[in-house]
Amino acid sequence: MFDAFTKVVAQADARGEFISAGQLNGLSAVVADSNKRMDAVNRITSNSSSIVASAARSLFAEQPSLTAPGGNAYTSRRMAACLRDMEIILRYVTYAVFTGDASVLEDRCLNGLRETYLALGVPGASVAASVRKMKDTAVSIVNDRTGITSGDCTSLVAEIGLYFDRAAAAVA
Ligand code: PEB
Repeated sequence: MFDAFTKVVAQADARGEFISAGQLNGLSAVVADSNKRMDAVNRITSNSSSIVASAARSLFAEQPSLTAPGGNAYTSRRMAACLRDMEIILRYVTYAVFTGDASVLEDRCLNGLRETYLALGVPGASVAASVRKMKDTAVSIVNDRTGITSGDCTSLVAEIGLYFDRAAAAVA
């Protein structure tokens, strides 16, 4: 598991090089944006239940076969497993946002997830759709301007979006 800093060190060490000016600039930007990053993690974390619930509601409205008899969210056991999976994925996305690196998300959540869903008969495309819905809500919550000092969050929000995209692509 890497963070933005250890990833740079690992890359430089693998090449036997000092940390480059470009790498230092990139890390300076991470430091400069760190309060925004923590705020974003805090906002997603403290709204995690509603992010999961609204994405699930919207997914089941769009794909009613999931909750119909024979569907992959039919019976409260499967419904619970589905909501739990969405929450796990969202939690790992917040870890990636926190560390500024996707490796924790990749290694501990996404690695092998597609195969798991294939084996379970859970439709990966539907999981991917739920991840994209969580992305939309999370991004709009992070971008909410009420009660905060206004600043440029474009690159942070783009980065956050990429973690969701990776998660969706890993299971689709
Ligand atoms: C991944 N999900 C399920 C299982 C596992 C995961 C390992 C099998 C064991 C169990 O049922 O608990 N676990 C999960 C995960 C990590 C992990 C992400 C990462 C670290 O350890 N059903 C739907 C939707 C979708 C869904 C499309 C969006 O209709 C999910 C939610 N996951 C779903 C369902 C099951 C499951 C299990 C329904 C139960 C499948 C079954 O037993 O029939």
